[in-house]
Amino acid sequence: MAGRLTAAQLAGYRQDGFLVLEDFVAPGRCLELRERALGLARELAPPPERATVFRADGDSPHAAAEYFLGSGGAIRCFFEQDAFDAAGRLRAPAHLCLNKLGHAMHDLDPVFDAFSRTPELATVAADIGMAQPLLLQSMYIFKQARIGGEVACHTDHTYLWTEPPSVVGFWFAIDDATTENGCLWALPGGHRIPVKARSRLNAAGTATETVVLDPAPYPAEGLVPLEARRGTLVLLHGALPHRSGANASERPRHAYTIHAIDGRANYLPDNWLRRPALPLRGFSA
Ligand SMILES: O=C(O)CCC(=O)C(=O)O
Repeated sequence: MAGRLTAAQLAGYRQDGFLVLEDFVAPGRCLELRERALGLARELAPPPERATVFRADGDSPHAAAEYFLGSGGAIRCFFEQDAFDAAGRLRAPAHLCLNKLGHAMHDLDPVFDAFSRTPELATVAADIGMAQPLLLQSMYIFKQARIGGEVACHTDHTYLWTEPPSVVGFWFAIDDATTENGCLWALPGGHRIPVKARSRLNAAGTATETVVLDPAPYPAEGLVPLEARRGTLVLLHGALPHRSGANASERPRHAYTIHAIDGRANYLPDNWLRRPALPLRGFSA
């Protein structure tokens, strides 16, 4: 099998809840995805008066909107909060003001599909114990120069709940990510802390709500920066607390992330992300 993980890498993943795999993807393939993401952004970014802002700090005002709740089976554009001036005008062309694209590029766009489904990824998923990996959501995160916002500390299980827990993040550095331009930070071993919140649909299915399971915050100390060169894959256990900083630098920090679940686990029907018209597929082309 292509690119099996070593025993030391697997032990590191189990110990820390994350694993950094440098040079996993050739830089040229990252640049191809980058071009495609910018192309989709140019094509699909709505005008400012219809813009939906993404806020990664809990229940957000856009959560009620169909634009967000229907994005699990679509390719939609979410803007940075700081992309607008006081009069509500965009400070730059729309495609340079996006926070992210989400959440089904891996199924709806051929370039994203090919990037997301390779023998190497299938091997990694099998090695970490995913018997039936299913690619649930994809996000292309622009973390634009100067306006790229912080992503608050969270776990992915909070948002994509299966029983038993099974979600794993496959995060790719499309640009070099450093502490200056907003790299990931993660809490080593934090995946052993019971998950503190669940975000789910309300009873009417019109908005998300947060169920707090433990009000104590995650430790503020101890997170480590995961600086990553273009082409690096970072695996993130679903219960691992992680965040990313704001980007005040002049260099964008593009990243692509896939969240996969195990088909053996039960995906709860009140998760926000639903794809009634789009069957889930694994890492095989
Ligand atoms: O890339 C980022 O800034 C955050 C990504 C993240 O939190 C995730 O993929 O779960």
